[in-house]
Amino acid sequence: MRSTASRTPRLAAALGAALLLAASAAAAHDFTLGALKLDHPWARASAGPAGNGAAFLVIENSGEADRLVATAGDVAARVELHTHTMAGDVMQMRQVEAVEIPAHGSAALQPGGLHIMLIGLKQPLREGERFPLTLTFDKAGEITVEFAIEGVGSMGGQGMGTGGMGQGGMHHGTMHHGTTPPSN
Ligand SMILES: [Cu+2]
Repeated sequence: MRSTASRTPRLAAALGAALLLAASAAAAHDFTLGALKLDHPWARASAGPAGNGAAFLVIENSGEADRLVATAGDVAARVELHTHTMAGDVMQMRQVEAVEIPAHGSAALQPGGLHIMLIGLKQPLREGERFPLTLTFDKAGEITVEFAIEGVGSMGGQGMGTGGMGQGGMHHGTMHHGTTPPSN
């Protein structure tokens, strides 16, 4: 107890740093369940009113093979495991029973592939907020993790699509809408 006085400022500084880290937001967060590491669970913000949404994460497995068999949460009327498949030229989504997580491997739920489908969101997903989903694995059991809501165009904060190009990159102003002469 004798060094309390000298410790307090350092503790405060450490807390401040921790808060800053937490505030830098989309920064990766992860959860551990047995041999599984659930890396950076996230979802895209809703572009408009609540409708459907999709949630993503990467599951790394340092043990024997496992399967993600169920997802649940209050955020939407239904929470399903989906994948994208090509039917001819058309990309379609369909429900899958489980996501296989190979032994000493990983499974990625990411835009364009496997995802957790949020059907009938109770309210729009807002960037910067979080919501919980419960994931159930065959062997590792069940865990509830927080999904971070990122920008509408985000690819998951792992390098792509998170730079400064989002808003300013389109230059709509240079398209001169309405100046094309009628062709007839
Ligand atoms: Cu889907």
